Amino acid sequence: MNGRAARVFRLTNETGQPGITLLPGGRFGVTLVNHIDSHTIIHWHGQLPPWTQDGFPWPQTPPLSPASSKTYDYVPIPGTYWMHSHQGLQQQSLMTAPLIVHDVAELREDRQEIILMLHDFSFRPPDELLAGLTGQTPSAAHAMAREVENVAAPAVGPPATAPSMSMRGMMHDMKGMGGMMSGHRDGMSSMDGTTGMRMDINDIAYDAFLANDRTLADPEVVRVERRGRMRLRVINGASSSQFWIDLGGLTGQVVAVDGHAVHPVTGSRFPLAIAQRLDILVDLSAPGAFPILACLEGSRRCTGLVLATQGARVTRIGETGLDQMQPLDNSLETRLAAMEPLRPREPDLVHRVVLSGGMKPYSWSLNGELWPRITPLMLAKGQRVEIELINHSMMAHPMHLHGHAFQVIAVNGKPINGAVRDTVLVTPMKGSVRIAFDADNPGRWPFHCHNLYHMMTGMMMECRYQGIAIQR
Ligand SMILES: [Cu+2]
Repeated sequence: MNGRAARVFRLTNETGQPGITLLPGGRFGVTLVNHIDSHTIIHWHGQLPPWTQDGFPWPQTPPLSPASSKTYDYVPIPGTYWMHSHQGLQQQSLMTAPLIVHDVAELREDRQEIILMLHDFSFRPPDELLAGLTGQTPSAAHAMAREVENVAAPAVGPPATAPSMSMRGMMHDMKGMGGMMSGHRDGMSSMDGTTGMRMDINDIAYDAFLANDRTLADPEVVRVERRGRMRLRVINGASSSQFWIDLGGLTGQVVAVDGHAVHPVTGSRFPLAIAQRLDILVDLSAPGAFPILACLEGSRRCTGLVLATQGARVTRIGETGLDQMQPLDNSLETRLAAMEPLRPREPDLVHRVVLSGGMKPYSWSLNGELWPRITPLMLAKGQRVEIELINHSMMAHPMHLHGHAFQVIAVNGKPINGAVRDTVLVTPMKGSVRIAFDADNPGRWPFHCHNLYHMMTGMMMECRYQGIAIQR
């Protein structure tokens, strides 16, 4: 990494390439083999398998021990997806990869496919990064992170007194509940352009930001045709960083978000929250070299790759851009409209979830509760479910629901017939988002903030179907 050795994980297929690409009509028939020296489990982010194949630990899909394997077999949905470890802090060590499922129409459009996978990177071990936020020792942070996803939520509601004090529980009780106000340790704060209020972003000071595992000091140069037609599949696989995708002098059309088609939105700069994906169509009209950048919100730091036609001169691009990027917002979200929206229907059930927490103590909650001591959101098969997410904290949270694609039906109180997707950003200081989905995939599904360090310190709950057996 920029001339210095680093030890990271990889998720590769049988040919040694990162991730998986499936052809139209194929099944997701995959054997996951664990070649590392600790437990792991991989989540097929955004896919809709039966819950026992989701790749979230708990007792039902236990992590794989070293040298063991597990076979998966389900019908995949087409689009730009990704996979990542759902075990401890392995995601921060790049245990992530693209998961691309082609469909017939896409292949027929005959476009060059270019994957741009983003990461944040630190030479410090992830345990140390978490410890830096929580004030624990790295070994205590490691123990906490290892435990988090392997503990199921209680059978019914949270107990009046905690049955066993977890590391996090003790820390939290000692320091008291975090309010809306927050201090700063590693992070930065920024002024929100529209409200002029201070907000928190970028909890961790990273050493580098990666595009397909490289920095702008030595970026990937993708050879393209003079009149090339491309589909960029941009995946934000970062653990704790959000980006503006900047096409520079090019104009593109967003045609899918989180794998699901939307009516095209034209532009040259688009926000991409943690875990989200963008499919962007780009057509070249002249030869040349065209940087495609991902610039960290609230900063000048960028990563990216370069599209270059034959013979084009590729000049060095600095890792620090000229413009300070705004914090991410929902300006794109409110312009999106699903190609295949939900059928209009009154909800059978409306849940309300309040997002809160702060930097001091470093702890993030949903409805005032910390995973795993949470009250599940109950639902029943066949219901139309709506969830109203309201953010009382000073930081934005990319919320991800497992096992379902939901439609965004309101942003900050304004109804929209928005995108169908699996991860949505809830902006800080009373920002709100309303989502709707049909309860058609019975199970016990995690619903969490996809900022790894927020999830690790409590920001996770469960959507639980009635009648699902509680296994221990
Ligand atoms: Cu969060």
